[in-house]
Amino acid sequence: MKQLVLTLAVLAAGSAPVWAAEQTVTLDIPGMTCGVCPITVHKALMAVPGVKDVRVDEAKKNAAVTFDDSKTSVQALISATTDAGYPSTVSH
Ligand SMILES: [Cu+2]
Repeated sequence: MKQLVLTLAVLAAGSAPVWAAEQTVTLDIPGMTCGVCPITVHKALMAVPGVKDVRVDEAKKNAAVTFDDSKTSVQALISATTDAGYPSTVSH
């Protein structure tokens, strides 16, 4: 196990600049209709491993999520809000 961890660490160090990066995605969350919703959404997103920062904009009904793309994905973030009762889509 230790050997595997070391091997992975070496691999990660070698290719980190290519694929392990902090990303920010904005998710449209039309289901946020009152002041409590952003709190629920914020909590759900912050609970996803790899998420560094969440900024929910209640007026625009979206959330800007900063995450480590080697630990989580946009799809996982969408699942997290959906599981909390707020289906979301990537904002364009
Ligand atoms: Cu609400």
